[in-house]
Amino acid sequence: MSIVGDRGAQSFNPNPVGPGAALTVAWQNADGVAHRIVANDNSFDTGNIAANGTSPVVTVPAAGLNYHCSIHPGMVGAINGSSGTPPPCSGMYCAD
Ligand SMILES: [Cu+2]
Repeated sequence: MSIVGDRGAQSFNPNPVGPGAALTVAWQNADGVAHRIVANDNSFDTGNIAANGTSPVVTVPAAGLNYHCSIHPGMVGAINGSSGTPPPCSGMYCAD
């Protein structure tokens, strides 16, 4: 999946993904600043993804999950039809 910027749920493309089977996913950072993708249930943490970098591959269960950027909590996404509450937004990007 691509990271396209600090634009809430529009930060990620495609978003949402699924529903479907279990997936392996990596994020390619097409933005100019670092991002760090963390599952809302903390089942994975990609570590910082530098500008133009690619995350490690993570496995997403068929039941799905939600995720966010731990650097910019307003950046939220969903995979495989999971529903849930994103973490509260804090920091300079919340107005986006
Ligand atoms: Cu970010």
